[in-house]
Amino acid sequence: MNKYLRGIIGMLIAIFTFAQPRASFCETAEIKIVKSTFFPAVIKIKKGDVVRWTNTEELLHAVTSGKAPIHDGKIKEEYVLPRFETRIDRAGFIDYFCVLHHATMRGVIIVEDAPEKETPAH
Ligand SMILES: [Cu+2]
Repeated sequence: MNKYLRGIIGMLIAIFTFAQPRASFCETAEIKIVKSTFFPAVIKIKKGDVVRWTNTEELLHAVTSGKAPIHDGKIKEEYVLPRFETRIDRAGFIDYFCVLHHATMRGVIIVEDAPEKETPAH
């Protein structure tokens, strides 16, 4: 009986472990700030994914969207202390930059439309 129960529990654990990646609703794209540079500077994600910036240095950085130094409001200004993450719910290109070092710290997020959404025929 005990052996039987353990078998079932083992199977359930296996199912949950296996099902986990499929169950995840969105993915998280990682951008690291290393030597005052976004790495990778250009990322491609899908609509609904989360983008997470991680600051690996002691210098303060703040992320916002737009063509530096002009904000466009797609991503509101946030300090990366030491992380900042946000869900991207619009397809297209999002330029972003560090508010404090906008002359040099810039990146681009390419957001593809979600696959479950049918694109109309042209
Ligand atoms: Cu910065």
